[in-house]
Amino acid sequence: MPKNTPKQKATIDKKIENLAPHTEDGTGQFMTTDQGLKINDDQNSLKAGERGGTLLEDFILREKITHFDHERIPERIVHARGSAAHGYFQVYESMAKYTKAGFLQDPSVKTPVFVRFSTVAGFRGSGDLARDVRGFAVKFYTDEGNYDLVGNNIPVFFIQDAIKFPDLIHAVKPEPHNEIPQAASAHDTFWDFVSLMPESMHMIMWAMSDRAIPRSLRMMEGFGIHTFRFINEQGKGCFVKFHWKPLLGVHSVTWDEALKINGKDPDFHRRDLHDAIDNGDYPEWEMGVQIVQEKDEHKFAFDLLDPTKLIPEEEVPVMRIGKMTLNRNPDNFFAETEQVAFHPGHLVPGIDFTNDPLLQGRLFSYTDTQLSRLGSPNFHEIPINRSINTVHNNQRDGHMRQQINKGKVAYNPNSLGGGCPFQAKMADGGFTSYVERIDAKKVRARSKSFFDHFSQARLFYMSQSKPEQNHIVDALSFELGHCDTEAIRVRVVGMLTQIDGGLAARVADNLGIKVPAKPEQPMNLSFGADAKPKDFQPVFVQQAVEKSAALSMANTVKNTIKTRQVAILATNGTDDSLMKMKTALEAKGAMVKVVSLKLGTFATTDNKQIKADQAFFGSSSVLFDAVYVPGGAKSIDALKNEPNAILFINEAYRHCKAIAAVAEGTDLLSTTYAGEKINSYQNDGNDLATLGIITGKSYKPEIAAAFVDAIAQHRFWQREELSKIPA
Ligand code: HDE
Repeated sequence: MPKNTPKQKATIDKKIENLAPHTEDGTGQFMTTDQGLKINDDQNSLKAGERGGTLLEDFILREKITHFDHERIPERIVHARGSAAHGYFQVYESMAKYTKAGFLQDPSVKTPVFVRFSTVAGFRGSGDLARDVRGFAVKFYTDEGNYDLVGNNIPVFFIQDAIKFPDLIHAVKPEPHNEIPQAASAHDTFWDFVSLMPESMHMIMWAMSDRAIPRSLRMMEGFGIHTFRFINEQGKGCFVKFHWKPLLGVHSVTWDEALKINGKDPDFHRRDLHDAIDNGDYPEWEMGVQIVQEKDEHKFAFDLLDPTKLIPEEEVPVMRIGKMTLNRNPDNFFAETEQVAFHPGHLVPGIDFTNDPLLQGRLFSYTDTQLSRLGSPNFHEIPINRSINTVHNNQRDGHMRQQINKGKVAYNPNSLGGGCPFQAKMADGGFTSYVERIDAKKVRARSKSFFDHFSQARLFYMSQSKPEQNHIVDALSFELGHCDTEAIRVRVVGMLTQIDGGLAARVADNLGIKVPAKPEQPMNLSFGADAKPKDFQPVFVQQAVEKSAALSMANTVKNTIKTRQVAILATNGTDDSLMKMKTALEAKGAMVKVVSLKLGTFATTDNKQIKADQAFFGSSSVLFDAVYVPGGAKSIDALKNEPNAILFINEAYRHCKAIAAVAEGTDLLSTTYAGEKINSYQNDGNDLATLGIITGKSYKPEIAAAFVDAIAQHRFWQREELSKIPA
């Protein structure tokens, strides 16, 4: 890590210092009760005789059991499953032109952050690879108080108005009569709701895309979704959309892989984040902003307040303004990751809301939910939630209050306390809400500027590469195939016709149904009882661009193999290319693991002892990004007799991963389904490297270089088109 200047160090240490008094370490200490009494016997309860009944007076037993009985708190109603890390954010240059937010002024200041990633629908113990939106919540501990940017990895949302959120979540959560399915949207109630809510279609395209099955939490984008405001020192406001761009690029796994990973390692994402930080491979994201001047508010083909719309980067480029680095794992999952409380209403001067009706509802929900989840209005005193700026106000008491407020004054105005604590002038950093003219009738209504539900869904679909489009078809077919009610499938396909006829036809074909001639009427059921359905029909507005390169993962960064997991398959009698390839890959930052028939060590042909990191019985190719098979006749003969080694290669092939083999290693490939395909391509005169297959008669540095290039490509989707293999 680059050395910190004293100023940088001082800022970044503030949260660590702030947490320090609340941490505990039992190393070298006596065990005590919660009252600090040293415990002499933690193995036996107090009894009337060795074989007698346990005595009620055993306060040590009672304290221990009582605490245990109350260990669980309610999990989050959404985003229950999460993983988090500490780090810091640093702006590249002052953003004073747009905002007075203190943490966006000085490039030498490192602002501490705590970031929690999550899935939305599953329970706290659900698998990491659910097809789902990922939460991306960042708490900035700024000198002006906590600022929370509570976003997702998808830049739009399912619904336009907060009042629909409980319906959306009730629809996607396990069905109430039998609590099935866990962490999955592939069921009737979700698609029933979606089929009646055309506004969800843009988000559905994203949620059915590979974005919903990320390779790693470190390899996904983040978005603030809503349009927010920046306000500068002069009081001038502008609109802003927030982005997080991962420096490792945006990458996903395949659906078949996701299903298998959930069984092989349900903690796959959590482990990946934890291990990367532990190894010093700190995940990094650049913060991006799209700025829109107030005068341009109405120049777009959509309403900036509509959270089902994004601003194409071609229309308003993303300015990269700073970098976030995650460099420390939490010490305690419950105390930090579970108890952290985010809220989009945690603001600092220089940033404010807009009237986005989804955002407005969120501003109520987050504090409300913390009251029942964390149990008291004092949740801000939990160490992970504490501001590094000191807190002074007249709020008092409540369950578990920790602050000891001095004096007899707890009101304002007061004279007895000298008027303290004072209100802060703007010049002293006092927060003021952005002054916005509102001259309106009180109505329960939806703006007509929100009625275009399909144009951006189409923009997203059209911007996808062919393999990405295929994956959307497959995802929709899988999901709708899990719905029991045919009418729901038909209605969703009707919606798809509004996005793209080809998409609708392919899904309909998979489902064995006809594309409905006309979408079922009415298209939109989300209007009040006295409204006229015809007044709520979706409209189509021509978007400024037909395609947007930024929306396709095909255009992401593919220039590094840092932290990619590579398996080397070998056992006794493997050749010396094992170590050569391992060294070459590790030099480029890959994480290499030797997978063998059993654990323990084995010898290479040049008599080196190699330790197996994993054995086939506890490993799987879905946990890796690439696979290498060194030569050595004895090793290859043994691997040929191990069905799991064959499966390993077939799966890596099917999941479009880079595969390399040299010398006898290529014979092992030949005995797989993958090998048959590989041989026939080669016989047809194709360059195998274009398919991510690197082979050679013997190991050479060029083979390693070609393998590195292939791993950096992440996936070779053209294999899906060329041939399918069972695996
Ligand atoms: Fe949330 N959301 N949300 N949400 N949300 C919660 O707050 C809610 C929405 C998001 O890691 C809850 O502390 C409403 C959009 C994240 O702790 C709850 C609406 C976006 C997290 C809540 C939305 C999000 C939450 C549950 C519609 C992306 C996890 C536990 C009006 C911009 C934060 C909690 C963490 C969590 C309400 C929609 C992101 C119930 C009412 C849009 C990342 O308060």
